[in-house]
Order: sequence, then C-alpha cells, then structure tokens
Amino acid sequence: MTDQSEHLDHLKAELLEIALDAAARAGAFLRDGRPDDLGVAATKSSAVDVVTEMDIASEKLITGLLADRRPDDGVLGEEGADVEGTSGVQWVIDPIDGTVNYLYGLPSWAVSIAARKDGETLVGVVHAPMRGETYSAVLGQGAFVNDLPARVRPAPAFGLALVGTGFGYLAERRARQAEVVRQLVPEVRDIRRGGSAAIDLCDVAAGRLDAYYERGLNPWDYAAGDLIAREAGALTGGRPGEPLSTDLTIAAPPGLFEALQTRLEDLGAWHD
Ligand code: LIP
Repeated sequence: MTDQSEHLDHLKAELLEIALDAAARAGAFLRDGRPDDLGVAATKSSAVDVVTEMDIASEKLITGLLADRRPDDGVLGEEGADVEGTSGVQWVIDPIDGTVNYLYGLPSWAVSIAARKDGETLVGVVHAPMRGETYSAVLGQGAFVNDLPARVRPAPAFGLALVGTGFGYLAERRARQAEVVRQLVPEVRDIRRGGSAAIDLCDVAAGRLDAYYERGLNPWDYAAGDLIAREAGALTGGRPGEPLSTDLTIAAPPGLFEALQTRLEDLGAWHD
C-alpha cells in the first residue's frame, strides 16, 4: 500500500468515526429532547417547507462538534451552515431529514452526514433513531446497517418493483410530480412515500425498497444516502448520462435502474 493510499484510508476512518459520533449525539438529542409542544420556528420556500427549533439546534450541535474535531474543514448544512474550509474536506449535513415527520411525531426521520474530499463523497452516515438503525458507508469499503453488511435486493421485473418517491414543497411542482406518479403507479408493484430521502436511499441499500426516485432534493438530502446505496450495489444517477442532482435523483440495482431511468425520462420526471 502506498503512503498516499494509506493516508487516504486513515482519513476515511477518521471521517467515519466523527460522522458516527456526531450523528449519534444529534440523534439522541432529537429523540430524547423533542418538546411535546414542538412547533414551526420558520418557513422557507413555502408555508409547508418548515424548520423547527430542533432542526436548528441539531445543526448547531453537529457543526460545533465538527469545528472542534476538524476546524479546517468546510461545512454545508440545510439550516444555513456554510463554511468554505481549507482542508479540501467538506461536510454535508441534514440535521433532520424528514422534518415534517419529526414535527408530527412520525418515526421516519434521520440525521444525515456526509464527508466529501475534493468533491468526492468518502463517508456517508444516516442515523435513524426511531428505527434503532444507523446506515453507513466508506467509499470502496461497502455499506452497513448497524454492523451488518447492506446489500440491495436483486432487480425484479419492472412490474414487480416497490418504488419509493417524494414530493416537493411547492404546489406547482407537487402537481407535476403527482402526474408522473399517477402514470407510474399502475406499472410497478407499488409506491411508497416515506418522507425522508436519506432513509429512502438507505432502504434501497438494505433491500427494503427496489428503487427510489425524487425531483427537487438538495445535496444534504442525498449526499450520504447516495454513497450508502452505491456501496450496497445500487446504481444512482439523474437523467440519462447525468449524476444525481436536484433535477432528479434515482437509485436502484442494475437492471432496474436503467428501466426506471428510461421511464422517468419519458414521463418528464426531471422537470416541473
Ligand atoms: C425532505 C426529503 C423528502 C422530500 C421532502 C423533503 P427535509 O427533506 O427528505 O424526500 O420528499 O419534501 O425535502 O426537508 O425533511 O430535510
């Protein structure tokens, strides 16, 4: 092993340990400290795009830990964290993915933390406290659910696929997304809408969904789950020939990924 690859492996191990620690601390804070009277602290793109005091507090907890452990890193967080950094490492954080679920007391929410080096995701952690599960991956080293290896379900026929998706916060986009899913639902086994992209991507990784797609996600929604899904054997991407992005995020095992990507292109799932 060269010195460079040894250094990279050491960096990956350090970033994983920090991501797991930060996600666990934020997850315990969110699970145990959720106020009974939790309300909406602010809205963003629309009246239903909400932020709670716990989103903000969770991001502050995570960024504080990162600043202590790796002060020269960059940070991008959903609730405003935006630090350039000088180390080449950037943390991408969703302090609560599934905020509306958390607000309503539904269990499907997670803390999502990814670490990128020069634009490539090296480490992804998605911690789902109400499931008692932590999904993790290190580039080139596989994906795990807690301590067990995660592997995608073998690709089924298109008509037997259980497909996850989600909807944005703007009424016009939701109407368009509903039109896409209206055409898709009779063509597949069924649709699931869990409310957390990070968990949906990890469910593909764990074989609990055959596929997932969504338009309108932000990097903090998919950064960690994308790596976890890929390390579990999924293909991820957007429109044909494009990486996943806000335009369109798709994850599925080979064989199903291509069929779903083609169908979504035909349905215009990549535009409002
Ligand atoms: C959510 C995503 C979900 C999407 C929601 C929302 P948030 O992220 O995880 O897949 O359908 O509209 O964007 O806002 O809870 O961090």
